[in-house]
Parts: sequence; structure tokens; C-alpha cells
Amino acid sequence: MTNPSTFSRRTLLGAAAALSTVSLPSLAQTKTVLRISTPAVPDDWHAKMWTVFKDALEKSAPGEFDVQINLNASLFKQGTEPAAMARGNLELSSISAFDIAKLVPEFSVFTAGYMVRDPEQQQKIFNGPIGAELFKTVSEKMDVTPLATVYLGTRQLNLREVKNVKTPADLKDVKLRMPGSKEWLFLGEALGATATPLAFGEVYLGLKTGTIDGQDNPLPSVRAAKFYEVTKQIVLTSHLVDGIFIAISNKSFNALNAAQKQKVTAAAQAAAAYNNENRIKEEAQLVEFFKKEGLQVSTPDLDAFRKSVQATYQNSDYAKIWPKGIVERINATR
Ligand code: KDO
Repeated sequence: MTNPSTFSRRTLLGAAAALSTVSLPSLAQTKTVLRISTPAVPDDWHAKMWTVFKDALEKSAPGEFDVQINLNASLFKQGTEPAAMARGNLELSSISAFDIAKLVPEFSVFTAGYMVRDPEQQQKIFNGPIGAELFKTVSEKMDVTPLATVYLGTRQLNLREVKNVKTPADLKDVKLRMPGSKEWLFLGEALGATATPLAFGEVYLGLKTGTIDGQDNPLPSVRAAKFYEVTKQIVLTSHLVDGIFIAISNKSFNALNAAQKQKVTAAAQAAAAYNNENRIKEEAQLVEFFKKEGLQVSTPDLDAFRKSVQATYQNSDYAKIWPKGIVERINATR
């Protein structure tokens, strides 16, 4: 008589061998590859959120996706991700209002300083009718689908040398680094500074060597990218409640079945929620951290900044292409 344990062991071994020669390679081949490219540094919440995305998909769709996370702009240069996604060379990224405004000009309303009030309002705007209308145009014109709205934080000025900054006039001649597009440079100029373009990955060295006098970013990014090591002051202008959008190339999204689409969307939303929660919490604690690091943290005349920046946008060509009534609709969103 066959010893039952030997029998079952042999059967199992046989089954395992069959699996390894036939089924496993074909299983591996059917995994959908999702490549992500972001300029975010590893210690920033909007970098860590991609691990939440990956883990969520592992759980909801085990073995179906191969999520590959590329940080520090190691796969695509900052700002080139939307074109890569449209071509189908990249599956996912987080794209800014500034990226979108290049192809959907009316989206520039969200590149304007002092437009969105706070992260709660930001979520309501983009999860409500305004978001639905604009995201439809984004999909049509950019061939990418926004899946979730990520609070990047509220942008503040961060200067190499201490300066008494009360109004935009005090920033005259300050060489302020901005990301490289005309919409970003316009924001820097609207703040009163001399805006100069530079990729995020080059900012630390620029501040260290003095090729720039300052940069603007939300406090959690100033911490994660260690800009506080090479700057002496933070000026709390709070000039832009910044958002980025987790977006997937339409080519990749349309190739998924309905259940997969739902799981990828849910994973993106879980990632955004993780970022938003942690970023808001950290943002509230960072003034103390920077003070301890020896930086001076000052508050300017916020009314002067708000009035001047808002007037600059209202009188610009950007405002002419904003959909009729959108500013009022944004203001009415609470
Ligand atoms: C930056 O370059 O200042 C910026 O904050 C712009 C954002 O749109 C986004 O690209 C961000 O950098 C990167 O994700 C790095 O944090």
C-alpha cells in the first residue's frame, strides 16, 4: 500500500513542477506593467503614497499588476510625464495644474496664486462638478485620466539669506527658482520676484551655490528635499494651495477590464488619502521644526500679497480664457 504522506508529497512535487514549467511563466507574462515616474524624493509623502498604491493593488488584484515606482525623476524628467503618458511610454504619474494648463489652457485658473483656499476646498472642487467637467477635457485633450487629487501642500517662500519681506515689492531682484514652464514663471513674477526656471532635482545645489536666491515649495517638500540645510528663511506667503493629480495614460486605462479599472482607481484614491492625511498633519508641525533647525520663519503682509497677486492674474491673458463664472464657482465651493 502506498504511504499516504509519500503519495501526497509526490503529487504535490509533481504539481509544483508542472506549475513551474507551464503555468508560472505564462502567469508572469500576463501581469500588467504599471510604470510610475515622479520627481518626488523618497522621503516625501507623495513618493511614499505610491507604495500605498502598489500595496492596495497587490491586495485587491493579487498577481495582476507589476507596479514599478521610479522616484527622483529617474525615468522621465519633471514636466515630461504627460507627453510620455499620451504616447503610451509611461502608465502613471502625478501631474500638476501647470502641466495640464499647457494643453488645457482653462486649467490655468488653478495655477493662479490665492485662488484655492485650503485643502478641504481643493478636494471639494476636484471631486465635484468643476473637477468632473475639467477632467473630461483633460482626458480628451491629453489622453490621460485623472484618478485622484493629491494635496501637495501650500507653497511658501524659502530664501537663502534672511530678508525683510513684507510686500511683493520686497522681492524685487530676488532670483526665485520656479519649475520650468511659463505658467510657473508667471506665478513667481506675480509674487514680485525675478523668476528663473530650474528642475526640482537641481534646486538643492542651486541654493547651496547661490545660483538662485530662493525657491517656493510646500513645507513638507522643503523638509523632505532638505532645502532647509541650505537656506536661512521661510516667508509664509501661502501663495498657492497646490495640488497634483494621479493620472493614468488612457491607452493603459482603456486596456483594463471594468473590475481592474475600479481597483486601479480605488488604489489611487487610497494613495491620495494617505498623502493628504499625513501631509496636512506634518505641514502643521513644520514651522517649529524649521525654527529648531535655525531658520527664521516670518509672516509678510498677506493682504498686500493676496491683492497684488490676484490683480496680476485678473489683468492677465490667463483670466481671459478661464471659463465664464469659474472663479465665482470656486469661491462658492465650501
Ligand atoms: C517643484 O518643482 O517645485 C514641485 O513642487 C512642482 C510640483 O508640481 C511637483 O512636480 C513637485 O515639484 C515634485 O513632485 C517634487 O516634489
